[in-house]
Amino acid sequence: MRGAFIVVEGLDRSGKTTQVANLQAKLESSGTPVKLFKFPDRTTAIGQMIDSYLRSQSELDDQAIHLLFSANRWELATSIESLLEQGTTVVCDRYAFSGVAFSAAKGLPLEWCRAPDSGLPAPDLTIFFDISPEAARARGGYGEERYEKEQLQRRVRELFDVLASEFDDERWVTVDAGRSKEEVAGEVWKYAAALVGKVSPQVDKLWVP
Ligand code: FDM
Repeated sequence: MRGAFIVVEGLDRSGKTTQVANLQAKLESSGTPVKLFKFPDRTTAIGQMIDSYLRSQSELDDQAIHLLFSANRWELATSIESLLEQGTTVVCDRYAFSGVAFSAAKGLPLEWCRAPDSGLPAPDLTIFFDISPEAARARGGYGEERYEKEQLQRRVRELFDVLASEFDDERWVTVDAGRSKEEVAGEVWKYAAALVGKVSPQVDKLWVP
């Protein structure tokens, strides 16, 4: 049986990274082999260019940075697919949905943004961590990086809604991340446990008609 491919998406300050680590630990202790990915993966050569851009240490055209984010996924796509085929569950902190939502929020056309990610391994399930800009602010607000601004995050949230509307309830679930860590973890685990061991043999391709 192949591994499940679970993507966790969400806005900044939604607690995504904590919950991903928690999910990994729970899967491991239930005996499911699991590997965590995080995009952008800042450790590769492409990832270092992205990191420098996000920390405003370099400037790039919106189109150029968009394509680097996509290339950063493509450079790991084969590893993700092989792990899934070997039976390892892959949990991914952000994926192509962040890619499209953030670049389209800056004003690039949505379909242009989607094209370079078309054909990547498709997640079996995307768990979207939703948090209102007000609740994010109450958690200490956004940090220093380029996209951590309230108005942009509002637009990103709207664009995630557009992307979500193309998936059925089996493939995309929204979790109210404004609740306690324990409540959110419980709901995430419910979705993950229902999926692992029940995925179809074939890994689908994202955004391929
Ligand atoms: N981001 C992330 C993008 O703009 N495009 C992408 O393809 C991805 C994966 O990078 F603001 C944005 C989202 C976020 C920033 O993400 C860095 P982390 O999760 O804070 O490292």
